[in-house]
Amino acid sequence: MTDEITVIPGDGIGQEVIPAAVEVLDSLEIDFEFHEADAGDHVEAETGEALPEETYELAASTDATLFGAAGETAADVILPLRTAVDSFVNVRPAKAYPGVDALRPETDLVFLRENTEGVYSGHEDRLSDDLSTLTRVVTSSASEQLAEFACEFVDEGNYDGFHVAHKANVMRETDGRFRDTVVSVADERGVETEEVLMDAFATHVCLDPTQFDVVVCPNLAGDVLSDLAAGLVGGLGMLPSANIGPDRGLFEPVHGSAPDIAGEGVANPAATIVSAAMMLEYLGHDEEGLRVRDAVEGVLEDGPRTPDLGGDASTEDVTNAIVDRL
Ligand code: GGG
Repeated sequence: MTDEITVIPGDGIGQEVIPAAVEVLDSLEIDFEFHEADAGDHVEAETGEALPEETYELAASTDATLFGAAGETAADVILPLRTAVDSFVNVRPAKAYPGVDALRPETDLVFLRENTEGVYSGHEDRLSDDLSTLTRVVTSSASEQLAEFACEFVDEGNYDGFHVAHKANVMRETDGRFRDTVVSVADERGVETEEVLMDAFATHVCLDPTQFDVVVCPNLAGDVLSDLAAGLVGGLGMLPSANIGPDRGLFEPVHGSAPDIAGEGVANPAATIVSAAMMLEYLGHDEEGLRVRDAVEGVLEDGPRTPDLGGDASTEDVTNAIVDRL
């Protein structure tokens, strides 16, 4: 059966790392039909609209979407794309690979980030010259859906349980609801949980990341804490992600458009190529997903490496080396 994939490079280095991932996918003997689509700052500049309707419709109807990055239009692109695939969780592994000069080489953890609400709900207003407000939305239903996913995730991955990161001692109604709901679902399912205040987590994960395996977080906390963990494993070029919905998924590197290096051909494609491996596994191509992961791991260990990892190789050099190993 053909897998229908929407491909959206987006802005900045998205234009470099997405073609790299497509080259890797093309080298596998899988029947993909790629649908190229556009979104981002450059599309808004040309058309006045960052996310064209046809791009949204493709993401909402194909089996999976591979997305690069959005710059200033992130809120108009990434959030609707996550809605298009009805994604309730963003899976963000942070793992230090052998050979990569990581601050904490022992890091190997996965964030399960709530993906629909919190401060990302879009209820933001400028009420006067002096005052802006934001309404933070937390529902039991979204927290339950995330917790159900987390329970299955730890069962399938043979983890002992998961941490719940929150700030319920201050945001009693919102994070309190999030914490209580997630813990209660896990209790019913017989899955162990341990609570951690999100600010304390930021310190603990730097001091000893081995304390954590699976960390369930509210939306913004998941975004910030996973970027922090990227700093422990070699930088933002190392973190892949999978936005999972009931019927389809959106796969994107955690990093953004990186305008400082865009166009130079030196962006690290590892995060995007591992996101593509997560997509392969989501689509049931487990063996090919593992092959891609192994090839990335081998190249990270032996080189060539892009400048963010201390090397002088180009995106193309790294991509070719990964394809050669497949
Ligand atoms: N690769 C996706 C991207 O452009 N990330 C930058 C960003 O602003 N992300 C916000 C988010 O993940 O919520």
